[in-house]
Amino acid sequence: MAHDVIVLGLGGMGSAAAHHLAARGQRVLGLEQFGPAHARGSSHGGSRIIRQSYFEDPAYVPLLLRAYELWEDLERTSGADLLTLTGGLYLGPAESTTVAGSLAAAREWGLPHQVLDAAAIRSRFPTLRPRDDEVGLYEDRAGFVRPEASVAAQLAVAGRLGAELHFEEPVLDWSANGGGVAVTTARGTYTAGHLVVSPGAWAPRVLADLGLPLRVERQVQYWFQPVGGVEPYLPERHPIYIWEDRSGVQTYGFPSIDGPDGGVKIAFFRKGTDADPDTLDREVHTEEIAAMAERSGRDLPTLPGTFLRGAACMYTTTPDEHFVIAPHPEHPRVTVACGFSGHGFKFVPVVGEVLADLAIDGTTRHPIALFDPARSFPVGSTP
Ligand code: PYC
Repeated sequence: MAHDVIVLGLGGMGSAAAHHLAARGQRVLGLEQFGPAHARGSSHGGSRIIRQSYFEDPAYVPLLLRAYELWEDLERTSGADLLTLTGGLYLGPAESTTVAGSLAAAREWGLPHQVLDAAAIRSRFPTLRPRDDEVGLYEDRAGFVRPEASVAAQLAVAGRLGAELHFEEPVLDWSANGGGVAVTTARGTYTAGHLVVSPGAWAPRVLADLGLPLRVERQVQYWFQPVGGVEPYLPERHPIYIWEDRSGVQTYGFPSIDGPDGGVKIAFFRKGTDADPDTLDREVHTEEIAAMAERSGRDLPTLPGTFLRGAACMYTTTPDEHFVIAPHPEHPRVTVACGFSGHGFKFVPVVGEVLADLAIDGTTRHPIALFDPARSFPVGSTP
């Protein structure tokens, strides 16, 4: 066999796997249906949040702490600017998942944080206007990572380490047996000792045999130019934020990172519509822009300002919004990674490390029990 491991899908997670496998001396073949660092899946739009006080579950924190180390390693190895710390604020009613969950994670792991009332938030961050009954948890070690640059950096480093990377080569089929794996594309059939499957929004098709209750969602990212310009939104003044309202709807936003006329990016978190990755509606519609404008105008005094542009992307969501990362239950020579549920990108390098562990050793020191595909999903979940 010419390769030790084939990686199917070279988006955020697959490019990280290719990098970590190649760094550990594996002969890697990476297969991607589109071009390098493309904008057709879930890893585009210029920025993704990175944070530590993790309201989704404190069990993510050790993985996050390792991810920060690996982001810094990747910046050093690739020479690319990938991670920017701006501070992060998680706002809402004190009892909301966003605030109470962040506080629980911060306390459990002893993460530095401050709880601020609405008046303190308004005075420290004049771009934000919480209501009197809203509070926020602030942490310094939050910010954003750059998804396209990160994927490009991982591919470049993997290539430098000897990985063979094929683009514009969709996979038609894969199979595994006790002796190895075979992957067929329009150009041929490749064999290897192990297969890592990281297909992003194509998981329901590529991993149909797992019968997972995955939902592919269309999500829109919006850029608005604030009234009076972006100066107050520069990264040293305006933190990344996630903001939950009384009805449980979350929005999130970033500092200005695209220059004086580039606006600021904001979005709804988990308010997507069902989508098929091959026919995703990439147009951003007037009523969607209006809904985002209305919500941002409530929360930020100089937004919505002027709408600049929008971009559709996809989440692949599990019913409990936890990832799926594990050896394939039927095929020990296959490792699967999917269902990142809209909050996976910050974990990219540590997921790469975990996937390399599983492919090479069959096990990992990292805590991934939460991501078991055989866990019981909430009642009513259907594939
Ligand atoms: O990945 O932390 C995240 C996130 C928050 C809102 C959207 N994505």
